[in-house]
Amino acid sequence: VAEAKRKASYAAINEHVTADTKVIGIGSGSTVVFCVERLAQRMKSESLSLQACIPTSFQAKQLIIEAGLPLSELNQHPTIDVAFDGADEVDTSLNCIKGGGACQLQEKLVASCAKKFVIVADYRKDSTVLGQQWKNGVPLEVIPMAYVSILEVAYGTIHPPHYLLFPNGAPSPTYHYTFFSTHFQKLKALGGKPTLRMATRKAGPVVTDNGNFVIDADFGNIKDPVALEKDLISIPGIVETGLFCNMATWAYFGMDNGEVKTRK
Ligand code: DER
Repeated sequence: VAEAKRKASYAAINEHVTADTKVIGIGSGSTVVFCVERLAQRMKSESLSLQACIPTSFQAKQLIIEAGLPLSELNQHPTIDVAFDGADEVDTSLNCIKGGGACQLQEKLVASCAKKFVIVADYRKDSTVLGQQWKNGVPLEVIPMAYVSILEVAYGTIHPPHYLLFPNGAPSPTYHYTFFSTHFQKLKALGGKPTLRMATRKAGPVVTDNGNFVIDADFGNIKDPVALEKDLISIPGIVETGLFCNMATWAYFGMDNGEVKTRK
């Protein structure tokens, strides 16, 4: 799989970094490591006019520094020529699930500032519909204050006040209207058993580079990621979702037969 990631990354860098590329966005994860590797090689062997690499995480910042590439930040270069990043899954319309590494907030910001957003991945990420192969759910970056309310309302475990219930305890129509009407349409999408992402080498939840938590919400196959993304991002407390819709312009998949498959 590492060789597939390397081939996809090298192909993407070779095709999209030209002599006049000045500002490059560097994503996060294990595949983009090979983008940085290829970029460093080309910096040594060619006269590139690369001025700045914009990181999307502490990990990306370390990669840029260790490779001797010019580190900068988005506030100095709000317009990016091309951004390269991995993905957890890519559908046929180039919509992605990202956030497997809990870096989706800065990644989506950098990708949104790039004239071109190029995905590099191995063959396991190449899907027809999101949710087909990636079974860890859609990562949602939430502020710590909100994670219980988001989980509970999604589970519907918040008990309605007694005056909104029928004598037998069933919620009355007014219950749904008054209590859920504002959020219900938004939260029903979260029905898919959302879970708080817990750290493995640290006690407690994963904390993102922005000091937030991650809820992974499983929606099964996602036929309309654009609509789902709109539902999710409108929920108070969710600061970013791992659905990258209508953002990527190219995707490079390293295949297990050694070839590179592209989708645009
Ligand atoms: O966390 C992220 O968004 C990463 O980019 C992820 O989507 C891809 O990570 P990988 O290249 O290690 O598979």
